[in-house]
Amino acid sequence: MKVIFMTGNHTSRMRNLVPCAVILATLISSASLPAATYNPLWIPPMISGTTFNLSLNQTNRAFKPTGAKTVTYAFNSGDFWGPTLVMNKGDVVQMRVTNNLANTTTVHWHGFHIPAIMDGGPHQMIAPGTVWTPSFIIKNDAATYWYHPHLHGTSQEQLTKGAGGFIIVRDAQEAALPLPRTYGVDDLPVVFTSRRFLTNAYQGVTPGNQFAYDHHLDNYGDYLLANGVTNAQISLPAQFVRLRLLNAEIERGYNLGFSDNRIFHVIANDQGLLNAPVPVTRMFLMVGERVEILLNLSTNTVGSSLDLKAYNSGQVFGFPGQEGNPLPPNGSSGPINSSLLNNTGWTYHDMGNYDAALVKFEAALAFQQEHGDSEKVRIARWCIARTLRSLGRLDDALATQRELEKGKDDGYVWEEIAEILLAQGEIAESKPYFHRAHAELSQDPWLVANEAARIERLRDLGHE
Ligand SMILES: [Cu+2]
Repeated sequence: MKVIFMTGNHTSRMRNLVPCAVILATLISSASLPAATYNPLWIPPMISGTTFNLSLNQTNRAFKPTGAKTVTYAFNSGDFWGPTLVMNKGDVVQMRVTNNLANTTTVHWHGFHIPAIMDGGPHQMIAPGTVWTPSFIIKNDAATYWYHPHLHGTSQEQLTKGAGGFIIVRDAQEAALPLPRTYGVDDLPVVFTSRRFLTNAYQGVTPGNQFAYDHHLDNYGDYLLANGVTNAQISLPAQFVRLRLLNAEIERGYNLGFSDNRIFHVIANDQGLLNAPVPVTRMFLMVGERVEILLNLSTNTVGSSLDLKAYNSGQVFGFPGQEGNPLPPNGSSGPINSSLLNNTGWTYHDMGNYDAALVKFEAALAFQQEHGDSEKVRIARWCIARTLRSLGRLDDALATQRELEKGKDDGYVWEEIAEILLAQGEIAESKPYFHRAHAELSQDPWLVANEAARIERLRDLGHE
């Protein structure tokens, strides 16, 4: 139980390898789920025509119920991401991009066939307070594209903060087809990203809750966002619905599908419409990639729900964002490049939805028991016990931690026993556990650097 890390400013979390079946966006035909479980999927505003004014601003958003707001970037009036630009093939469009940031940026039109000087790559820098005015003919076929900063060395940071947006190109061929195209109603853009949040202590960031964008640490965030929203849901009409899916991750790929394993149809990819719809039950979506899918909701009961999920467990070794593969070619347990089920448990936990967290952690335990790695089983049990403490089920939490205590010396277990005993009013009994937890956990440089307050608390409560 060595690797522990924070993404909240108050909750410790354990990272291990678990299967992934994560709700990215819940699609339902009528709002019927408990409001506390999900947040409304945000649909970016739409701009259409031939002249597009974009201004990139620094703003902020409260992604978490407690703590500081997160500093974000957004185009135009929002507080994360930007408007969807709708343009027609053959049009000459005039873009006006105003950089209201204190930093230089660029805006790259991802997927467009345009002259290099209009492309918004690292060379077309937009200095703070200036306006960039490229103009070009739309040569691309009808499909889904996107725009995002592409400045050398800061693309990840600026994209992580939220600078990006969809582009929808329409053309005559697409217009002639009986496809859903009422934006925001039956034709929805959905961008998948993930984020890690910094604590106050980490790298001296004040205030906390800020996005982390360290190149090596943050290729795989642990809060999953759909259109910038955690645990997103949307009510959809009981008919065919078109989803324009974009993977705007730094590195993670997705193996997307629906919770009832239904067939859906891929109708377009990065380059435009396919010759014919392709029926699938799962679909890989790699970084920067877009697909358009048709989802048939016409036979669903009004009020029923459906989850769009990433089924990343069991992918081949090296799949970016796979969950731990039990039998990769080299015989190891696979790289720790994600742990979505476990991390989603912690996301729920941080949001105060302990019941939902418990469901995720119990699923993680079942997976680990199946795959027989005793250390990972131990971590999974610890996560469950920690959640039981949050639920106020102190006796159950203590019983599990007491069992884990028999296994080996473990500061995290001692800390939990101490906290449970304290919560039960057993102050004298808790003291030696706080003392032992402090003695061990204060040896971990990461914890000392990143969770100073937690270590101090152990020291104070363990003091005779
Ligand atoms: Cu790009």
